[in-house]
Amino acid sequence: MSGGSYNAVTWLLDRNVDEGRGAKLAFTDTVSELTYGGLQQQSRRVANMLRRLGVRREERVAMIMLDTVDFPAVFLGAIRAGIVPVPLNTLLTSDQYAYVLADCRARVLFISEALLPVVKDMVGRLPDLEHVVVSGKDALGHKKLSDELAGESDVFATAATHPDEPAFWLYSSGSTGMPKGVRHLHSNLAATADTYARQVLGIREDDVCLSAAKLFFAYGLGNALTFPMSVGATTVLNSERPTPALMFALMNKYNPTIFFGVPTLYSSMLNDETLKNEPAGSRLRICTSAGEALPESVGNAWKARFGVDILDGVGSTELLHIFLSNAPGDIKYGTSGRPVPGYKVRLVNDAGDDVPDGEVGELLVDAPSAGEGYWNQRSKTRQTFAGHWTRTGDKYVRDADGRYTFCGRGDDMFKVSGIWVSPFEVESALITHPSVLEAAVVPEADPEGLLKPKAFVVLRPGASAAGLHEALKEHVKQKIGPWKYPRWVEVVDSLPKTATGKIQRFKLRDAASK
Ligand code: 3SK
Repeated sequence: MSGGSYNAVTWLLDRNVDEGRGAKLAFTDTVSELTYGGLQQQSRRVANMLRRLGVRREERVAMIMLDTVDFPAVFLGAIRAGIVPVPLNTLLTSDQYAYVLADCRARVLFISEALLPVVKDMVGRLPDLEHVVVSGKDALGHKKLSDELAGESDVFATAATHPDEPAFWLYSSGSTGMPKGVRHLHSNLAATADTYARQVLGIREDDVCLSAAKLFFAYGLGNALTFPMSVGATTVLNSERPTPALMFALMNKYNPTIFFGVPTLYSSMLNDETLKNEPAGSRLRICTSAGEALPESVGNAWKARFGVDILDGVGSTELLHIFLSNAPGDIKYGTSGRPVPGYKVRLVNDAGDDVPDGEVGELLVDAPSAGEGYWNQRSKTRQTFAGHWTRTGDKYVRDADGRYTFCGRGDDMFKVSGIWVSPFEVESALITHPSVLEAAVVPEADPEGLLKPKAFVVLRPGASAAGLHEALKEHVKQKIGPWKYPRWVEVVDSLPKTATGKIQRFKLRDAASK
Protein backbone atom coordinates (compact mmCIF):
# COMPACT_ATOMS: atom_id res chain seq x y z
CA MET A 1 0.00 0.00 0.00
CA SER A 2 1.52 3.37 -0.86
CA GLY A 3 0.32 6.95 -1.22
CA GLY A 4 -3.29 8.07 -1.77
CA SER A 5 -5.91 8.15 0.91
CA TYR A 6 -6.81 5.02 2.84
CA ASN A 7 -8.89 4.76 5.99
CA ALA A 8 -8.85 1.32 7.63
CA VAL A 9 -12.57 1.57 8.39
CA THR A 10 -13.50 1.86 4.71
CA TRP A 11 -11.79 -1.46 4.07
CA LEU A 12 -12.72 -3.22 7.28
CA LEU A 13 -16.33 -2.13 7.71
CA ASP A 14 -17.85 -0.14 4.84
CA ARG A 15 -16.70 -2.69 2.27
CA ASN A 16 -18.84 -5.34 3.99
CA VAL A 17 -21.92 -3.16 3.62
CA ASP A 18 -21.03 -2.23 0.01
CA GLU A 19 -20.65 -5.93 -0.82
CA GLY A 20 -24.15 -6.77 0.50
CA ARG A 21 -23.40 -7.91 4.05
CA GLY A 22 -25.18 -5.00 5.77
CA ALA A 23 -27.72 -7.31 7.42
CA LYS A 24 -25.15 -9.89 8.49
CA LEU A 25 -24.37 -10.27 12.20
CA ALA A 26 -20.96 -8.77 12.91
CA PHE A 27 -20.84 -8.90 16.74
CA THR A 28 -22.87 -10.41 19.54
CA ASP A 29 -21.93 -9.84 23.17
CA THR A 30 -24.62 -12.14 24.63
CA VAL A 31 -26.75 -9.08 25.52
CA SER A 32 -26.69 -7.01 22.32
CA GLU A 33 -26.02 -7.61 18.65
CA LEU A 34 -24.71 -5.44 15.83
CA THR A 35 -25.00 -6.18 12.14
CA TYR A 36 -22.42 -4.78 9.73
CA GLY A 37 -24.96 -2.12 8.72
CA GLY A 38 -25.73 -1.30 12.36
CA LEU A 39 -22.04 -1.05 13.20
CA GLN A 40 -21.46 1.28 10.24
CA GLN A 41 -24.19 3.60 11.56
CA GLN A 42 -22.96 3.46 15.17
CA SER A 43 -19.38 4.16 14.14
CA ARG A 44 -20.54 7.19 12.14
CA ARG A 45 -22.45 8.45 15.20
CA VAL A 46 -19.31 8.01 17.32
CA ALA A 47 -17.29 9.95 14.72
CA ASN A 48 -19.85 12.79 14.76
CA MET A 49 -19.93 12.80 18.56
CA LEU A 50 -16.14 13.09 18.79
CA ARG A 51 -16.18 16.02 16.37
CA ARG A 52 -18.92 17.66 18.43
CA LEU A 53 -16.82 17.23 21.57
CA GLY A 54 -14.05 19.12 19.80
CA VAL A 55 -11.62 16.23 19.26
CA ARG A 56 -9.46 16.78 16.20
CA ARG A 57 -7.74 14.47 13.78
CA GLU A 58 -4.61 12.77 15.22
CA GLU A 59 -5.64 13.46 18.81
CA ARG A 60 -6.06 10.47 21.11
CA VAL A 61 -9.10 9.07 22.88
CA ALA A 62 -8.56 6.33 25.48
CA MET A 63 -10.74 3.25 25.86
CA ILE A 64 -11.00 1.27 29.10
CA MET A 65 -13.77 -0.93 27.79
CA LEU A 66 -14.98 -4.45 28.30
CA ASP A 67 -15.65 -6.59 25.26
CA THR A 68 -19.19 -5.56 24.31
CA VAL A 69 -20.59 -4.30 21.02
CA ASP A 70 -19.74 -0.74 22.13
CA PHE A 71 -16.03 -1.53 21.76
CA PRO A 72 -15.95 -1.92 17.95
CA ALA A 73 -18.35 1.05 17.55
CA VAL A 74 -16.03 3.38 19.53
CA PHE A 75 -12.78 2.00 18.13
CA LEU A 76 -13.89 2.14 14.50
CA GLY A 77 -15.80 5.42 14.96
CA ALA A 78 -12.65 7.17 16.16
CA ILE A 79 -10.54 5.72 13.35
CA ARG A 80 -13.19 6.79 10.84
CA ALA A 81 -12.75 10.39 12.04
CA GLY A 82 -8.94 10.16 11.82
CA ILE A 83 -8.86 10.30 15.64
CA VAL A 84 -6.59 7.79 17.37
CA PRO A 85 -8.21 5.33 19.81
CA VAL A 86 -5.98 3.89 22.53
CA PRO A 87 -7.57 0.73 23.94
CA LEU A 88 -6.14 0.01 27.39
CA ASN A 89 -5.89 -3.15 29.40
CA THR A 90 -8.95 -3.29 31.65
CA LEU A 91 -6.92 -4.84 34.48
CA LEU A 92 -4.49 -2.00 35.17
CA THR A 93 -4.18 -0.28 38.55
CA SER A 94 -5.16 3.36 39.18
CA ASP A 95 -1.49 4.39 39.10
CA GLN A 96 -0.93 2.66 35.78
CA TYR A 97 -4.01 4.34 34.28
CA ALA A 98 -2.84 7.71 35.58
CA TYR A 99 0.50 7.19 33.87
CA VAL A 100 -0.90 5.95 30.56
CA LEU A 101 -3.73 8.50 30.28
CA ALA A 102 -1.25 11.31 30.90
CA ASP A 103 1.29 9.75 28.52
CA CYS A 104 -1.11 9.50 25.57
CA ARG A 105 -2.82 12.82 26.44
CA ALA A 106 -6.26 11.40 25.79
CA ARG A 107 -8.91 14.13 25.42
CA VAL A 108 -11.80 11.70 25.89
CA LEU A 109 -11.96 8.54 27.96
CA PHE A 110 -14.51 5.88 27.00
CA ILE A 111 -15.01 3.56 29.93
CA SER A 112 -17.30 0.68 30.86
CA GLU A 113 -19.47 1.44 33.86
CA ALA A 114 -18.02 -1.44 35.90
CA LEU A 115 -14.49 -0.04 35.54
CA LEU A 116 -15.24 3.55 36.62
CA PRO A 117 -14.23 3.05 40.28
CA VAL A 118 -10.59 2.43 39.32
CA VAL A 119 -10.21 5.83 37.63
CA LYS A 120 -12.72 7.96 39.53
CA ASP A 121 -10.18 9.73 41.75
CA MET A 122 -7.79 10.61 39.00
CA VAL A 123 -9.86 11.77 36.03
CA GLY A 124 -10.27 15.33 37.34
CA ARG A 125 -6.50 15.67 37.72
CA LEU A 126 -5.50 14.89 34.13
CA PRO A 127 -4.91 18.19 32.30
CA ASP A 128 -5.64 16.87 28.79
CA LEU A 129 -8.73 14.82 29.65
CA GLU A 130 -11.91 16.80 28.94
CA HIS A 131 -14.69 14.20 28.79
CA VAL A 132 -15.47 10.81 30.30
CA VAL A 133 -18.06 8.82 28.35
CA VAL A 134 -19.52 5.76 30.03
CA SER A 135 -20.72 2.60 28.33
CA GLY A 136 -23.45 1.15 30.55
CA LYS A 137 -26.69 2.00 32.26
CA ASP A 138 -25.47 4.49 34.87
CA ALA A 139 -22.89 7.12 33.92
CA LEU A 140 -22.39 8.22 37.56
CA GLY A 141 -22.29 11.91 36.72
CA HIS A 142 -20.37 11.53 33.45
CA LYS A 143 -21.63 11.43 29.85
CA LYS A 144 -23.52 8.30 28.90
CA LEU A 145 -22.51 6.78 25.57
CA SER A 146 -26.02 5.78 24.52
CA ASP A 147 -27.38 9.28 25.27
CA GLU A 148 -24.50 10.96 23.46
CA LEU A 149 -25.07 8.84 20.36
CA ALA A 150 -28.85 9.07 20.36
CA GLY A 151 -28.92 12.52 18.80
CA GLU A 152 -26.07 12.03 16.35
CA SER A 153 -26.41 11.68 12.60
CA ASP A 154 -25.38 8.40 10.97
CA VAL A 155 -23.95 10.30 8.02
CA PHE A 156 -20.23 11.09 8.20
CA ALA A 157 -17.56 11.82 5.59
CA THR A 158 -14.78 9.39 6.56
CA ALA A 159 -11.43 11.14 7.12
CA ALA A 160 -9.12 10.79 4.11
CA THR A 161 -6.23 9.42 6.12
CA HIS A 162 -2.93 8.13 4.73
CA PRO A 163 -2.07 4.39 4.89
CA ASP A 164 1.05 5.36 6.86
CA GLU A 165 -0.85 7.55 9.33
CA PRO A 166 -1.23 6.34 12.93
CA ALA A 167 -4.70 4.78 13.28
CA PHE A 168 -4.57 3.51 16.89
CA TRP A 169 -2.09 2.86 19.66
CA LEU A 170 -1.64 -0.18 21.85
CA TYR A 171 0.41 -0.13 25.04
CA SER A 172 3.05 -2.82 25.25
CA SER A 173 3.56 -4.05 28.80
CA GLY A 174 7.06 -5.48 28.44
CA SER A 175 8.61 -7.43 31.28
CA THR A 176 9.87 -4.38 33.19
CA GLY A 177 9.20 -0.64 33.34
CA MET A 178 6.12 1.40 32.47
CA PRO A 179 4.08 0.47 29.38
CA LYS A 180 5.09 1.98 26.03
CA GLY A 181 2.59 3.29 23.47
CA VAL A 182 3.05 1.56 20.11
CA ARG A 183 1.73 3.64 17.21
CA HIS A 184 -0.01 1.43 14.65
CA LEU A 185 -0.88 2.60 11.16
CA HIS A 186 -4.06 2.45 9.07
CA SER A 187 -2.45 -0.15 6.78
CA ASN A 188 -1.42 -2.46 9.65
CA LEU A 189 -4.83 -4.05 10.27
CA ALA A 190 -5.14 -5.28 6.68
CA ALA A 191 -1.53 -6.46 6.84
CA THR A 192 -2.37 -8.93 9.64
CA ALA A 193 -5.59 -10.09 7.94
CA ASP A 194 -3.95 -10.67 4.54
CA THR A 195 -1.16 -12.72 6.09
CA TYR A 196 -1.94 -14.77 9.20
CA ALA A 197 -5.76 -14.70 9.01
CA ARG A 198 -6.09 -15.45 5.30
CA GLN A 199 -3.01 -17.55 4.63
CA VAL A 200 -2.70 -19.52 7.88
CA LEU A 201 -6.23 -19.66 9.32
CA GLY A 202 -7.95 -19.56 5.93
CA ILE A 203 -10.56 -17.31 7.52
CA ARG A 204 -13.86 -17.16 5.65
CA GLU A 205 -17.23 -15.49 5.66
CA ASP A 206 -19.08 -18.32 7.38
CA ASP A 207 -16.65 -18.40 10.33
CA VAL A 208 -17.81 -17.63 13.86
CA CYS A 209 -14.89 -16.43 16.02
CA LEU A 210 -14.51 -16.67 19.81
CA SER A 211 -11.41 -15.24 21.46
CA ALA A 212 -10.42 -15.72 25.09
CA ALA A 213 -8.02 -12.79 24.66
CA LYS A 214 -9.79 -9.45 24.96
CA LEU A 215 -9.98 -6.78 22.27
CA PHE A 216 -7.53 -4.46 24.03
CA PHE A 217 -4.73 -7.00 23.45
CA ALA A 218 -3.15 -7.09 20.00
CA TYR A 219 -3.90 -10.82 19.93
CA GLY A 220 -7.58 -10.30 20.78
CA LEU A 221 -7.99 -7.33 18.44
CA GLY A 222 -6.92 -9.43 15.48
CA ASN A 223 -8.84 -12.54 16.57
CA ALA A 224 -12.14 -10.87 17.36
CA LEU A 225 -12.22 -7.75 15.20
CA THR A 226 -9.77 -7.48 12.30
CA PHE A 227 -9.87 -11.09 11.10
CA PRO A 228 -13.61 -11.72 11.18
CA MET A 229 -14.38 -8.27 9.77
CA SER A 230 -11.86 -8.76 6.97
CA VAL A 231 -14.15 -11.43 5.48
CA GLY A 232 -17.57 -10.44 6.84
CA ALA A 233 -17.62 -13.19 9.49
CA THR A 234 -19.23 -13.08 12.97
CA THR A 235 -17.64 -12.58 16.40
CA VAL A 236 -18.92 -13.65 19.80
CA LEU A 237 -17.67 -11.16 22.40
CA ASN A 238 -17.29 -12.02 26.07
CA SER A 239 -17.05 -9.25 28.65
CA GLU A 240 -16.38 -11.63 31.56
CA ARG A 241 -13.21 -13.32 32.78
CA PRO A 242 -12.53 -16.26 30.43
CA THR A 243 -12.86 -19.14 32.89
CA PRO A 244 -12.83 -22.72 31.56
CA ALA A 245 -16.52 -23.15 32.45
CA LEU A 246 -17.54 -19.95 30.66
CA MET A 247 -15.50 -20.80 27.58
CA PHE A 248 -17.16 -24.19 27.29
CA ALA A 249 -20.58 -22.58 27.83
CA LEU A 250 -19.97 -20.04 25.05
CA MET A 251 -18.60 -22.71 22.74
CA ASN A 252 -21.68 -24.84 23.23
CA LYS A 253 -24.09 -21.92 22.87
CA TYR A 254 -22.57 -20.20 19.82
CA ASN A 255 -20.70 -23.04 18.10
CA PRO A 256 -17.66 -21.03 17.01
CA THR A 257 -15.63 -22.35 14.10
CA ILE A 258 -12.41 -20.74 15.38
CA PHE A 259 -11.40 -20.54 19.03
CA PHE A 260 -8.48 -18.33 19.97
CA GLY A 261 -6.97 -19.31 23.34
CA VAL A 262 -3.79 -19.19 25.40
CA PRO A 263 -1.81 -22.12 26.85
CA THR A 264 -2.88 -21.69 30.48
CA LEU A 265 -6.53 -21.65 29.49
CA TYR A 266 -6.23 -24.74 27.28
CA SER A 267 -4.49 -26.53 30.13
CA SER A 268 -7.20 -25.53 32.65
CA MET A 269 -9.99 -26.48 30.24
CA LEU A 270 -8.42 -29.91 29.87
CA ASN A 271 -7.69 -30.42 33.56
CA ASP A 272 -10.90 -29.23 35.20
CA GLU A 273 -12.48 -32.41 36.57
CA THR A 274 -15.96 -30.89 36.58
CA LEU A 275 -15.71 -30.13 32.85
CA LYS A 276 -14.17 -33.34 31.65
CA ASN A 277 -17.18 -34.36 29.56
CA GLU A 278 -17.86 -30.96 28.01
CA PRO A 279 -17.80 -30.79 24.22
CA ALA A 280 -16.33 -27.73 22.49
CA GLY A 281 -19.29 -26.87 20.28
CA SER A 282 -20.24 -28.68 17.10
CA ARG A 283 -18.52 -26.61 14.39
CA LEU A 284 -15.01 -26.00 15.74
CA ARG A 285 -12.51 -26.30 12.87
CA ILE A 286 -9.40 -24.61 14.23
CA CYS A 287 -7.91 -23.37 17.52
CA THR A 288 -5.01 -21.00 17.98
CA SER A 289 -2.65 -20.29 20.84
CA ALA A 290 -0.24 -17.43 21.56
CA GLY A 291 1.09 -15.42 24.48
CA GLU A 292 3.61 -18.06 25.49
CA ALA A 293 4.76 -21.30 23.90
CA LEU A 294 2.17 -24.08 23.98
CA PRO A 295 3.50 -27.22 25.70
CA GLU A 296 3.42 -30.25 23.41
CA SER A 297 1.46 -32.23 26.03
CA VAL A 298 -1.37 -29.67 25.96
CA GLY A 299 -1.59 -29.64 22.15
CA ASN A 300 -1.71 -33.44 22.03
CA ALA A 301 -4.31 -33.72 24.81
CA TRP A 302 -6.57 -31.12 23.14
CA LYS A 303 -6.34 -32.83 19.78
CA ALA A 304 -7.05 -36.23 21.38
CA ARG A 305 -10.13 -34.92 23.19
CA PHE A 306 -11.70 -32.61 20.60
CA GLY A 307 -10.14 -33.79 17.34
CA VAL A 308 -9.09 -30.21 16.51
CA ASP A 309 -5.53 -28.92 16.27
CA ILE A 310 -4.23 -25.93 18.19
CA LEU A 311 -2.08 -23.78 15.94
CA ASP A 312 0.62 -22.41 18.22
CA GLY A 313 2.09 -19.11 17.10
CA VAL A 314 3.97 -16.13 18.38
CA GLY A 315 3.23 -12.47 17.91
CA SER A 316 3.81 -9.18 19.67
CA THR A 317 2.09 -5.89 20.34
CA GLU A 318 4.81 -4.16 18.31
CA LEU A 319 4.05 -6.32 15.25
CA LEU A 320 0.29 -6.38 15.93
CA HIS A 321 -0.25 -10.11 15.48
CA ILE A 322 1.28 -13.50 14.84
CA PHE A 323 4.39 -13.75 12.65
CA LEU A 324 5.59 -17.31 13.38
CA SER A 325 3.02 -20.08 13.40
CA ASN A 326 2.18 -23.68 12.93
CA ALA A 327 -0.31 -24.18 10.10
CA PRO A 328 -3.12 -26.62 9.34
CA GLY A 329 -1.52 -29.84 8.10
CA ASP A 330 1.93 -28.64 9.18
CA ILE A 331 1.99 -28.86 12.96
CA LYS A 332 4.81 -29.82 15.25
CA TYR A 333 3.76 -29.39 18.86
CA GLY A 334 6.47 -27.88 21.01
CA THR A 335 7.54 -25.52 18.20
CA SER A 336 6.23 -22.12 17.07
CA GLY A 337 6.19 -23.34 13.46
CA ARG A 338 7.44 -21.30 10.52
CA PRO A 339 7.32 -17.65 9.42
CA VAL A 340 3.81 -16.56 8.44
CA PRO A 341 3.71 -15.81 4.68
CA GLY A 342 4.47 -12.09 4.27
CA TYR A 343 6.89 -11.99 7.25
CA LYS A 344 10.66 -12.54 7.09
CA VAL A 345 12.62 -13.61 10.14
CA ARG A 346 16.28 -13.84 11.13
CA LEU A 347 18.08 -15.33 14.12
CA VAL A 348 21.17 -13.36 15.10
CA ASN A 349 23.91 -13.59 17.71
CA ASP A 350 25.09 -10.75 19.97
CA ALA A 351 27.24 -9.39 17.12
CA GLY A 352 24.18 -9.20 14.84
CA ASP A 353 25.35 -12.07 12.60
CA ASP A 354 22.93 -14.76 11.42
CA VAL A 355 23.29 -18.02 13.33
CA PRO A 356 23.07 -21.45 11.65
CA ASP A 357 20.32 -24.03 12.23
CA GLY A 358 20.53 -25.55 15.69
CA GLU A 359 22.07 -22.47 17.34
CA VAL A 360 20.15 -20.12 19.61
CA GLY A 361 19.77 -16.54 18.38
CA GLU A 362 17.60 -13.49 18.90
CA LEU A 363 14.56 -13.37 16.64
CA LEU A 364 14.26 -10.35 14.33
CA VAL A 365 11.19 -9.88 12.13
CA ASP A 366 10.60 -7.87 8.96
CA ALA A 367 6.86 -7.29 9.23
CA PRO A 368 4.28 -5.49 7.08
CA SER A 369 2.29 -4.87 10.29
CA ALA A 370 5.08 -3.33 12.42
CA GLY A 371 4.24 -0.27 14.49
CA GLU A 372 6.14 2.87 13.60
CA GLY A 373 7.64 3.29 17.05
CA TYR A 374 6.98 3.98 20.71
CA TRP A 375 5.43 7.29 21.66
CA ASN A 376 7.97 9.63 23.25
CA GLN A 377 10.59 6.89 23.69
CA ARG A 378 13.28 7.49 21.11
CA SER A 379 15.95 5.33 22.63
CA LYS A 380 13.65 2.30 23.11
CA THR A 381 12.23 2.87 19.63
CA ARG A 382 15.71 2.73 18.13
CA GLN A 383 16.58 -0.40 20.06
CA THR A 384 13.45 -2.22 18.90
CA PHE A 385 12.49 -0.86 15.47
CA ALA A 386 15.78 -1.14 13.62
CA GLY A 387 14.88 -0.17 10.04
CA HIS A 388 12.95 -2.99 8.40
CA TRP A 389 13.76 -5.34 11.26
CA THR A 390 11.99 -5.41 14.60
CA ARG A 391 13.87 -6.97 17.50
CA THR A 392 11.60 -9.27 19.51
CA GLY A 393 13.94 -9.94 22.45
CA ASP A 394 12.97 -13.62 22.16
CA LYS A 395 15.56 -16.37 21.81
CA TYR A 396 14.77 -19.05 19.25
CA VAL A 397 16.42 -21.98 17.56
CA ARG A 398 15.63 -23.10 13.98
CA ASP A 399 15.74 -26.78 13.05
CA ALA A 400 16.83 -28.22 9.71
CA ASP A 401 13.16 -28.26 8.58
CA GLY A 402 12.86 -24.52 9.08
CA ARG A 403 10.73 -24.71 12.24
CA TYR A 404 11.40 -22.36 15.13
CA THR A 405 11.42 -23.36 18.81
CA PHE A 406 11.19 -20.86 21.64
CA CYS A 407 14.12 -20.88 24.09
CA GLY A 408 13.02 -18.05 26.38
CA ARG A 409 13.18 -14.30 26.58
CA GLY A 410 16.62 -12.93 26.04
CA ASP A 411 16.79 -11.95 29.66
CA ASP A 412 15.30 -15.21 30.98
CA MET A 413 18.03 -17.49 29.63
CA PHE A 414 20.88 -18.34 31.95
CA LYS A 415 23.98 -20.50 31.97
CA VAL A 416 24.57 -23.51 34.23
CA SER A 417 28.11 -24.83 34.16
CA GLY A 418 28.67 -22.69 31.08
CA ILE A 419 25.74 -24.15 29.18
CA TRP A 420 22.64 -22.14 28.30
CA VAL A 421 19.47 -23.23 30.06
CA SER A 422 16.09 -22.27 28.71
CA PRO A 423 13.63 -21.89 31.58
CA PHE A 424 10.91 -22.85 29.13
CA GLU A 425 12.54 -26.18 28.39
CA VAL A 426 12.79 -27.06 32.10
CA GLU A 427 9.21 -25.89 32.69
CA SER A 428 7.98 -27.99 29.77
CA ALA A 429 9.68 -31.02 31.30
CA LEU A 430 8.24 -30.29 34.77
CA ILE A 431 4.64 -30.07 33.59
CA THR A 432 4.83 -33.51 32.05
CA HIS A 433 5.08 -34.83 35.65
CA PRO A 434 1.64 -35.99 36.82
CA SER A 435 1.71 -33.82 39.98
CA VAL A 436 2.52 -30.52 38.24
CA LEU A 437 -0.05 -28.21 36.69
CA GLU A 438 2.16 -25.17 36.02
CA ALA A 439 5.82 -24.36 36.49
CA ALA A 440 8.20 -21.43 36.26
CA VAL A 441 11.98 -21.68 36.40
CA VAL A 442 14.46 -18.95 37.32
CA PRO A 443 18.18 -18.90 38.11
CA GLU A 444 19.17 -18.92 41.80
CA ALA A 445 22.72 -18.60 43.13
CA ASP A 446 23.99 -21.60 45.08
CA PRO A 447 26.27 -21.16 48.15
CA GLU A 448 29.21 -20.72 45.80
CA GLY A 449 27.43 -18.02 43.84
CA LEU A 450 26.91 -20.23 40.80
CA LEU A 451 23.57 -20.09 39.05
CA LYS A 452 21.33 -23.13 39.14
CA PRO A 453 17.66 -23.62 38.18
CA LYS A 454 15.00 -23.06 40.81
CA ALA A 455 11.41 -24.17 40.09
CA PHE A 456 8.15 -22.72 41.34
CA VAL A 457 5.36 -25.22 40.77
CA VAL A 458 1.57 -25.20 41.05
CA LEU A 459 0.30 -28.68 41.91
CA ARG A 460 -2.60 -30.42 40.23
CA PRO A 461 -5.69 -30.82 42.43
CA GLY A 462 -5.14 -33.69 44.87
CA ALA A 463 -1.37 -33.95 44.24
CA SER A 464 0.92 -34.08 47.27
CA ALA A 465 4.15 -32.17 47.89
CA ALA A 466 5.68 -35.10 49.81
CA GLY A 467 8.81 -36.41 48.08
CA LEU A 468 8.13 -34.07 45.20
CA HIS A 469 11.57 -32.51 44.91
CA GLU A 470 13.36 -35.80 44.49
CA ALA A 471 10.73 -36.99 42.03
CA LEU A 472 10.96 -33.82 39.92
CA LYS A 473 14.77 -33.87 39.94
CA GLU A 474 14.80 -37.37 38.50
CA HIS A 475 12.00 -36.57 36.08
CA VAL A 476 13.77 -33.54 34.59
CA LYS A 477 17.13 -35.35 34.43
CA GLN A 478 15.46 -38.12 32.48
CA LYS A 479 13.63 -35.78 30.17
CA ILE A 480 16.15 -33.11 29.20
CA GLY A 481 19.57 -33.82 30.64
CA PRO A 482 21.41 -33.98 33.94
CA TRP A 483 22.49 -30.35 34.50
CA LYS A 484 19.09 -28.76 33.96
CA TYR A 485 17.19 -30.24 36.90
CA PRO A 486 15.86 -27.77 39.51
CA ARG A 487 18.10 -27.67 42.58
CA TRP A 488 15.22 -26.13 44.57
CA VAL A 489 11.47 -26.63 44.21
CA GLU A 490 8.93 -24.33 45.80
CA VAL A 491 5.22 -25.15 45.74
CA VAL A 492 3.07 -22.04 45.17
CA ASP A 493 -0.67 -21.42 44.73
CA SER A 494 -0.25 -19.47 41.49
CA LEU A 495 2.42 -17.95 39.27
CA PRO A 496 2.76 -14.22 38.59
CA LYS A 497 1.63 -13.50 35.02
CA THR A 498 1.08 -10.57 32.71
CA ALA A 499 -2.44 -9.84 31.51
CA THR A 500 -1.63 -11.81 28.34
CA GLY A 501 -0.74 -14.88 30.38
CA LYS A 502 3.05 -14.66 30.14
CA ILE A 503 4.87 -15.83 33.24
CA GLN A 504 6.65 -12.89 34.90
CA ARG A 505 9.86 -14.70 35.73
CA PHE A 506 11.51 -11.44 36.70
CA LYS A 507 9.17 -11.26 39.72
CA LEU A 508 10.19 -14.74 40.82
CA ARG A 509 13.84 -13.90 40.15
CA ASP A 510 13.56 -10.80 42.31
CA ALA A 511 11.90 -12.81 45.09
CA ALA A 512 14.52 -15.57 44.80
CA SER A 513 17.45 -13.13 45.12
CA LYS A 514 16.15 -11.53 48.35
O1 3SK B 1 1.93 -12.86 22.76
C1 3SK B 1 1.72 -13.14 21.58
O2 3SK B 1 2.17 -14.18 21.09
C2 3SK B 1 0.90 -12.21 20.71
C3 3SK B 1 0.26 -12.74 19.64
C4 3SK B 1 -0.47 -11.93 18.81
C5 3SK B 1 -0.57 -10.60 19.05
C6 3SK B 1 0.07 -10.06 20.13
C7 3SK B 1 0.82 -10.87 20.98
C8 3SK B 1 1.50 -10.21 22.15
